[in-house]
Amino acid sequence: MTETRTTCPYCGVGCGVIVSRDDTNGAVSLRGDPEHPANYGRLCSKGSALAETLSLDDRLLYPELHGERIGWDAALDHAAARFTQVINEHGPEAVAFYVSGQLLTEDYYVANKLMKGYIGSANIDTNSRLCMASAVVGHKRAFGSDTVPVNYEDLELADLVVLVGSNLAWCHPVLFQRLAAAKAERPQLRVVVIDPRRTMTAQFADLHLPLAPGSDVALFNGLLAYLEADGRGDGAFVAAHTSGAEAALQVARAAGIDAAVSATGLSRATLLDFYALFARTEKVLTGFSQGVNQSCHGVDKVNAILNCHLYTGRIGKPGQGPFSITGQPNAMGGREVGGLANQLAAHMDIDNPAHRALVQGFWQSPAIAAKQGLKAVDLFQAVRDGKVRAVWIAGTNPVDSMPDADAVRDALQACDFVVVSDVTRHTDTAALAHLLLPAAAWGEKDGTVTNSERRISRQRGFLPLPDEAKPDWWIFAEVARRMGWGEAFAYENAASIFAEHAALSGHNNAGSRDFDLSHLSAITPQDYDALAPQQWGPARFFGDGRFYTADGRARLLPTVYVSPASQPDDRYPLILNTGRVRDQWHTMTRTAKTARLMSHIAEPFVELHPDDAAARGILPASLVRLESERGHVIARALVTPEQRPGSVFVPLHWTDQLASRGRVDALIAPHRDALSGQPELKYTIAEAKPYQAAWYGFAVLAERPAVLEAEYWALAPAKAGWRVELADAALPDDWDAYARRLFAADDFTAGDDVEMLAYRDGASGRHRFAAFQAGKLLGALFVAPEPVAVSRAWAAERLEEEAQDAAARLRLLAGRAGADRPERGAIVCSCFEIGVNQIVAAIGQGCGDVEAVGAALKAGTNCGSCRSEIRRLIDGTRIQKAG
Ligand SMILES: Nc1nc2c(c(=O)[nH]1)N[C@H]1C(S)=C(S)[C@@H](COP(=O)(O)OP(=O)(O)OC[C@H]3O[C@@H](n4cnc5c(=O)[nH]c(N)nc54)[C@H](O)[C@@H]3O)O[C@H]1N2
Ligand SMILES: Nc1nc2c(c(=O)[nH]1)N[C@H]1C(S)=C(S)[C@@H](COP(=O)(O)OP(=O)(O)OC[C@H]3O[C@@H](n4cnc5c(=O)[nH]c(N)nc54)[C@H](O)[C@@H]3O)O[C@H]1N2
Ligand code: SF4
Ligand SMILES: [Mo]
Repeated sequence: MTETRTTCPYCGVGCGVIVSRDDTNGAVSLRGDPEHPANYGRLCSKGSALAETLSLDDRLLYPELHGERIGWDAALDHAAARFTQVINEHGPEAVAFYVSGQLLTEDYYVANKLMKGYIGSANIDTNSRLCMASAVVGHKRAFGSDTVPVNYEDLELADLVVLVGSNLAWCHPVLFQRLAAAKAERPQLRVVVIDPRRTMTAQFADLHLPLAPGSDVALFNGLLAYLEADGRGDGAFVAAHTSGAEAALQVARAAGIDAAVSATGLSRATLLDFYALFARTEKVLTGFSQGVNQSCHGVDKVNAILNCHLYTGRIGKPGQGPFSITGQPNAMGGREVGGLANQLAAHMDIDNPAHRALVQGFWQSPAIAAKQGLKAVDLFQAVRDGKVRAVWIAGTNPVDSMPDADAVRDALQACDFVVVSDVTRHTDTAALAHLLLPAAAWGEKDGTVTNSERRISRQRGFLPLPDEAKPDWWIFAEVARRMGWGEAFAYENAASIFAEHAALSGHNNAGSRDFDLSHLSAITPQDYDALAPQQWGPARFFGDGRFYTADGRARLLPTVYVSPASQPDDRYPLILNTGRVRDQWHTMTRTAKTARLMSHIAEPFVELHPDDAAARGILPASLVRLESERGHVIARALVTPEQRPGSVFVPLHWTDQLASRGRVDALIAPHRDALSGQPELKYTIAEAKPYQAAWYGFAVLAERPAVLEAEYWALAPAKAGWRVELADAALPDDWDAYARRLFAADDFTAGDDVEMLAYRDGASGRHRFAAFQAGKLLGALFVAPEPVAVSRAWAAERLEEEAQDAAARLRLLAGRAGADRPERGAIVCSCFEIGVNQIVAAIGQGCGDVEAVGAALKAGTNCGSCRSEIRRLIDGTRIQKAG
């Protein structure tokens, strides 16, 4: 057994992981690192399932040019030659990089150095534009620097935790667990959630404010006005350490609580409850995430929050402060190396000539970008307009994750030269690459990431590089070398890049910039290998009242509430909100590799309020066609009162790889915040209609089907094959032939011992088909005129069985579990694969709390991510009993 300490590659919590690898058979298992200060041993469902995502299935393993395998030398020469040619003919602004908050700091540093210091353009932007850009600008406006002042402990030390536009329970589950544990220990810790949806996080809160989408500025202006009226300002702090308070207060006062009531749609009493709680609690921590950042007014939302903390002096002290909760594992590292088109390395400003000279002097580079580059949305528009002629995309999947996603697809289709570095062979973006470069994946590469609390942790490789995969920094450096800049990119390893990055951060710094790692600039490869997780900067910033603005004072900003860019109308009366689900990561290239994580939610869905569903004749579990002026998706209706009337929610995760029409970003207009360039991903006007299905189908298949003949399909891996949901507006000519094609039954010959069973009911439109080879299930298809009611988990498990006897084969056709095999129902606990039926049964047998359910079934006892869902089932049962 070899043990390696590393860091989870998913969310910004940055949990420490200990990986054990069996030296004899290579088997990998992992657990949370009990000593890592982010998680102290905890992991969530995604982190616990990491070992199941390591297979080389669908990995990109060698370079490809126009779909043909080529060697690394040829690939790198080609990339360098094409970029050089475009630069020579059209200038440095005609090329661009689009990179990712999932790259390691060292990868990111090299890409940014190449573009800004050598190519001499700032056309490098990152998916952090879609994620953290508004927080960056908000911080810089208020603090003069992009500084997150707090740390995770402050969540536990606070007496009031306000979560704004954050679904912490699903998106930062280990932070949520820390918060839940602190609240269990100290019930006086109050939690308020501000989110239009009643999320799992909201259900945990003491107070949920389901505000109208986009109305946060009005809500926080109301709070600021209340704080002033209530005499809660910290006069001494405001006078000594801030400026702009009067202007901010004037705007807040003028709008007042009335404006907050009308904009948020919340009752005055509810708002006053929150305001009073905030006013009288000294130790307030306000966490915010994409419900704040991903907005046309994201920066003002951030500053409206910061205003309230600055006005009350609640910053830089234990349990107090604003907390921008970062999404990606290295969102912070990307900001530290200056990966955005409007930044320079080491928290320096591209618009500051002294900073430009400093960075260029340090690099001794031939050039330095003289002005800001193109931000993500503009960048792809420039690609579409032919102004950018060569683009290199690394570690992100913009054909699915950018707003106006079909336009991004068109842009790449029209582009002269598209390079994609990825770990996955088949993605919607990789499909459009001329040159594909195989990157090393988590577990294979070395470097550092910085989490939400500014803590730098090592990712350490524990697997050999498979086939020809290479670390991202190496790929960028090799192309730089071939463009003529060998000396500046002659890195031997990640350690030498990190040392240079650390040295730059300290270069002529002397306390003038928050980010300073100069103590690590002489780090040896040995020390780098051993680097323990460490926070940069003090545990808390700004406790001394000193900020990084020219006069050292923080700024309060007048934030005027402006309603969102578009308003619902007769054609598009609904507001489309988008975001995440518990067990999937973004475009699913890694999390969908594990059947366990797919068992929680296996299909794209549209969550809508019962009133909105009823008004449109949309039945639970039927299919919805959701349209905006840009396009449509087809997804399962999830009818729930937890959705705000007039709003619908669709996850961002589904792509063309796993569903016929699940790319929700194709519906989203590229509206963006004027200051940050961050797109409004949470507010699109839309309309939902029932999808007029002539039939619905559900199938389980031993092999991934080559073609799916249905307007709606969604694929999910099962343990021993695939699950498929199907529907279409027209009936096929011949169901038997349809089933044979789906099962690829005609690929077999007479000697293969293939048996087809069929049950047809022409009158009711209910049909069942199953194919077996030598008694083992090849596939089963269930068809009905309404959503198919067969248990998915049960049917998928039949694929795991060896030969089935005749009775079992017939039972399968009947679609019913035998008495010996109770149906588990939809999976709630993905760690132990415990379904809703089992949990409800346990509750019925007297398990009255989450602990008791855990003791009976183990559900919720590993990662704990499903504990809130279990609690909801218990509460639901109680209400039923009472009623
Ligand atoms: N399971 C999982 N976890 C993840 C990720 C993942 O893909 N899957 N991705 C990671 C990344 S990169 C990120 S950025 C984070 C994102 O983490 P979060 O920001 O917590 O997650 P989201 O689901 O994008 O959106 C948060 C909430 O904002 C709400 N919201 C929408 N409009 C408004 C509004 O106008 N005002 C307010 N106050 N709220 C609003 C939504 O209803 C939603 O519940 O998650 C990280 N963690
Ligand atoms: N509608 C809507 N859209 C959104 C959002 C939303 O809330 N709503 N959220 C936005 C946000 S906050 C974010 S962060 C983005 C995320 O969106 P993306 O960044 O596009 O999503 P990922 O699926 O994380 O893409 C990462 C890609 O990198 C690959 N990869 C993994 N590891 C490596 C590696 O080590 N090297 C390289 N080169 N490649 C690797 C993966 O296979 C995958 O293709 O989505 C944004 N889009
Ligand atoms: S909370 Fe989960 S996804 Fe985030 S770092 Fe920790 S284990 Fe990974
Ligand atoms: Mo993100």
